[in-house]
Amino acid sequence: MKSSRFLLVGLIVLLAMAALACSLVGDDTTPAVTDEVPAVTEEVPAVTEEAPVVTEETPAATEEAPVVTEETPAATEETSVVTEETPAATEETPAATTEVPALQGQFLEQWAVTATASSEYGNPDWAAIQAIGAPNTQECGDFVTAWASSTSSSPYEWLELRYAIPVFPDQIRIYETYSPGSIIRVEVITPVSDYIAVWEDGPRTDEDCPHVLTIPVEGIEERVFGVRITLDQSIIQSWNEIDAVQLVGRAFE
Ligand SMILES: [Ca+2]
Repeated sequence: MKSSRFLLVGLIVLLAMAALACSLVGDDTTPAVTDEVPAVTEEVPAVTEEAPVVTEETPAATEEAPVVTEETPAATEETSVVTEETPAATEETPAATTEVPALQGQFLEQWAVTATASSEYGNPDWAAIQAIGAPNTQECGDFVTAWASSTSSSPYEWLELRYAIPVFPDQIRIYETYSPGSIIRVEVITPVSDYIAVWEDGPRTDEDCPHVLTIPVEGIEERVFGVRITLDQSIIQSWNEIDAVQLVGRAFE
């Protein structure tokens, strides 16, 4: 009986110790959970620290804005450059204005812009249009770059030329490049189609080739815009080919 009481006390003691042990374990577990909560709490401040980083970027964007502002003045400087060019164009205008009065009394040397003839040996070769523009027949000879009549011995042929600017005529220069000497008459043509003879002669058999027949013109008191050349090829019996015809004169009195 005494031993069973002893056993009972021992059992109680063991239970007490077990309860105490359980109490201790429970105490240890609770703080452990408490430790984890602060860990989460520490992470929150970490997020809070990131927020200021975003705030710092905002000022960075603000710093870029002034850069754009600096470019705007740069564009303004370019506008000034354009403004400087405008006076330069203004300086050119007076220069063109001074050229117009300079033409007064000045001789214009014009090449024909159109041409027709009594006949043509071919077209476009040897056609009347071969007398348009500046000379392009390099030497004496029967070349396609000069006008030639259809036959070589006709007593009557003519070549007419027109010019861009009517002038008071001063000189006519006829570039003959094959069998020169058959030109017997030269006339100037007014805008109302009056033909005024400025030179006449008989066929000349002793002309050099090539030859520039230079005819001075005097006493024409009105502007002319055309030249007519008449030929008699019956004496020389060959094509008097004409490469180009120049009209020299003044556009103003
Ligand atoms: Ca020609």
